This record gives sequence, structure tokens and C-alpha cells, in this order.
Amino acid sequence: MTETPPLTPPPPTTTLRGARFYEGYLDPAAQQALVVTLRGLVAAAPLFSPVTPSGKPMSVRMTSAGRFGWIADRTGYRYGPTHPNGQPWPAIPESILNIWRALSGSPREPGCCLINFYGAEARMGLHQDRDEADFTQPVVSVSLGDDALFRIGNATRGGSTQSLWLRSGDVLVMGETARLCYHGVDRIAPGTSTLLAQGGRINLTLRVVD
Ligand SMILES: O=C(O)CCC(=O)C(=O)O
Ligand SMILES: [Mn+2]
Repeated sequence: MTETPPLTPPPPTTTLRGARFYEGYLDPAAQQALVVTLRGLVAAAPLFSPVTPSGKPMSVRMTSAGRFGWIADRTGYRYGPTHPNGQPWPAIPESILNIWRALSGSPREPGCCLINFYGAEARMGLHQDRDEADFTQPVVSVSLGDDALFRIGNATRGGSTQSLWLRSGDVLVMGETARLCYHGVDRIAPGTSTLLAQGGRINLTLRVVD
């Protein structure tokens, strides 16, 4: 196998706690194309409603593509090779891999594309992404559909936080000092995008797992 040289990502619109924010990275046509692609993925690997290890239902519905999918259930948080229905996850589509390749700065490929669907009432509490083996690898997060109020804090719980509206087509890269920062989604602003016919928001989170 040939070794890919380290890549220099393009300059971001702005940074937030070290996370690189690419506002409007995907134009409307690219967003539409991605929605068509995601429909195919969700047909192969249906969205499911996870519960936290304490048994609390999460408000997002989710599924994954890639060698690994991220799973939350009564036994904990983990990556696994199959959907809860027992089938392997579908491959990560090339158009999604290309976003990672362009912006991650990493020569590696992601092992998981987590697909989160937020209805009008869904949110995600402050948490760290730490089920991966290698924290030198960034997390690349793509927003589609309704606006989301994203919040990012520090590598330890507590302290000040910063908020940012993530809009359809925006991409956020959480690497380096931002990789282990607590983050979450306080709320969605329903009706702010017409991308999804039924409304709501999709977030794609790409990660190297192993
Ligand atoms: O929806 C988002 O923007 C963030 C999702 C997230 O943090 C996660 O799935 O770990
Ligand atoms: Mn996260």
C-alpha cells in the first residue's frame, strides 16, 4: 500500500475552541445529492431509537455507514460491525468520504459515518466523543436541514462554553485541541430549511474508529 503524505486542510471560515468551522461548505446541489444518497443508506440500514446505558431514550434517531457503526444501548456505548438488525452496515459513500478527504487533514479513512436524525424536539446533551482508539484523528461533522444550536466547551466538564448555529451545508472539524472538547446540540430551529421535505436535521459524524 502506498503511504499518503500528510494533507493541509483549507483555511476555515472561523475556529471555535480549536474546531475548524467551514460555513456553507456544501452548496445546495451537493446537499440535495447527499440527501438522495442518505435515503439509500437509510433504506439499507434503518434509523433506530437508541437508549442510554441507564435506559433513557435518546431523542435523536440514528444509523451508521462504514466498517463500524456507533451503538448505544443498555450495555453501553460502543462501535460494532452490525446494525441492531444483524446486518453489516452499508459502505460509506464516496461523496461523503470526499468531504473527509478534503477537510480532515488526515491521510486515514474514517471507519464510521454516524447518521443522526433530529426531529423538532431532538437535542444532544454535552458529551465527549471518546469511544475511538486514536484521538489524534479528527471528527468531521456535516449538517443538513434545519439549523441547530451547537455548543462547545472544554476538555473537562464545566467552565465556559461557546455556541454556534450550524446550518445546512456547514462542516465542523473537531481535531487537535478540540478533539476531546465537550459538545452538544441545545435545540433545533424547526422550519429553517426546506432541504428535507418532512423537516428536521441530519448530522453526519465521520470518525476513524480503530
Ligand atoms: O449533531 C451534531 O451536530 C453533533 C452530533 C454529535 O456530537 C455526535 O453524534 O457525537
Ligand atoms: Mn459528539
